[in-house]
Amino acid sequence: KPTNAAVFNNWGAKYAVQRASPLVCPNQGLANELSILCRDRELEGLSKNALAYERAIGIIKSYPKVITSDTFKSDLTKLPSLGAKTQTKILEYIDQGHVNEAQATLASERYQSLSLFTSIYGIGPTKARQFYGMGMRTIADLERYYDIPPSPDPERPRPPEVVTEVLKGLDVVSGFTPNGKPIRDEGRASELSVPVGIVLKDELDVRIPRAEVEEMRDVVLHELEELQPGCVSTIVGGYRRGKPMSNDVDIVISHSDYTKGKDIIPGLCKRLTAQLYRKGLVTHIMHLSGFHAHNALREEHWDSLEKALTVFKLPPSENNPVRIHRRVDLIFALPESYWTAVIGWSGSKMFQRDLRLWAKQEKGMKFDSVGLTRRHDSKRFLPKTEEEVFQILGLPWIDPTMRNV
Ligand code: TTP
Ligand code: MN
Ligand code: MN
Ligand code: MN
Repeated sequence: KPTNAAVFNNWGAKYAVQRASPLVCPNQGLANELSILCRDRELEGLSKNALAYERAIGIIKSYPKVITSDTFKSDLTKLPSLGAKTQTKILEYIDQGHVNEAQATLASERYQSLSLFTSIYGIGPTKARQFYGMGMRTIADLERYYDIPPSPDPERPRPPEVVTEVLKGLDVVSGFTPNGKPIRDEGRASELSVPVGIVLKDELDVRIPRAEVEEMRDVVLHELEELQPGCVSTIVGGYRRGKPMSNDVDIVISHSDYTKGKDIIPGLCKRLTAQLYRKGLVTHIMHLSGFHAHNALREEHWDSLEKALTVFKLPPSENNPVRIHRRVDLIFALPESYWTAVIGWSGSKMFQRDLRLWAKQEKGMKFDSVGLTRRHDSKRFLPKTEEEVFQILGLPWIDPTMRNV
C-alpha cells in the first residue's frame, strides 16, 4: 500500500506520525549537525533538551526541499517546534555549512569518551558519565577496570578466534546452564553483559547488510518451526524502515492460530532462546524477560512483551567461513498484539513515541506494542492488520520506509 500522498506535504504538522520521514532527506547535513547536539544532551542526561532537538530534527527530516534563507523565513520561522536557539543554529548552517557548537562538541574529549562508552552494549549515559568521572577515557581503561585481557594489537580489532578465547576466560554467564536451564540469579547476566559488550564491541560495531539479516531470520525461523509449527513473524526495526545496514536484527513473532496462540506464545520466548543456545546459534543472552527483572537496560524495556535480547552467531558457510557475533532481539506477541507489536518495534523511536502521544492527546486512546485501548471505558481494539491500527487511530497510512523520523 503506498504512503498517503498528503503526508509528504505535511512537514509542519505537530506529530511525527502525520508526516512522511524518508531515510535520507534533502537537508541531511543539517539534520546530522543537530543530531550531534541532540546526542550530547542525551549523554549529559538532559532528556528535555535532547527531546527538543529531536523534535526539531523531525521537522527537518520531513521538509521536502533544501532549506535556504528564503524558505527558512517563509516556512520554518513560525513553527512552535523550532525554538529561537535552534533557529540560530539552522541559520548558522545555511551560512557556513556547519553548526559551530556541533563542531566544538565533536572535538571535545568528554563527548568523544561518552560516545565511545555508550557505544558498548550495556553502558548507558549514566554509567558512561560515572566512568568518565573516575578518569576513564578509552576502551583500554574499561578493559583494565573489568579485568579483560587487552587486545593484542590496540590499533586493530581482536581476531574472531581471540574474541572467543577471551570470552571463555571471562566465564560469561549466558543466561542458561549448559543443559539449557535458565540461571535464576537475577541481575547477574546484566552485570556481565558489560564485559561481554566490551569484548564484542568491534564485532557488534560492524553493520549488518540486509541479506545477512534475512539469513539470520531464516535460521531463527527454522529452529522455531521445529519447536512450534505455525508461527508468524516480521523483521522489524531499522531493516523494515529500509536501512541498507542495521545495527541488530529485530524480529516480532506470534502465532497464526488466533485462539491457540493465546496458550502457545507464553513461554515460547524462553523455549526458543534455550533451543538456539543449545545449538550454539545464540552465544549470549543479554536480557530475557521474566529472567532478570532489574538492570541497567531498564529504559529499553518499554513494553511488557516477552523478549530475548541476544548475541547470535551464524554457523560458518562455504562463502562465509568466518562469522562474527551479531545482536538479535526476539519479541513475542499474542496474536491480538501482533500488529501493534510490529508497529511499535518498527520504530523509529520518535515515530512510536509520537504514536503514543497522538493516541493519548488527540484520540483519548492508549497505544503501545501490547495493544490499543480506549481510555474512558478501557475498550480494547483487536486490529487484524497494520493498516487497521492506523485507521483506528485516525491516521493516514505511512509506509514503514517513511517512518524514519
Ligand atoms: P533498535 O533495534 O534499538 O533500533 P533500530 O532497529 O531502529 O535501528 P538499528 O538497530 O539499526 O540501530 O530498536 C528497534 C525498534 O524498537 C526501534 O526502531 C523503535 C523501538 N524502540 C523504542 O521505541 N524504544 C526503545 O527504547 C527501543 C530500544 C526501541
Ligand atoms: Mn534494530
Ligand atoms: Mn534492537
Ligand atoms: Mn533486563
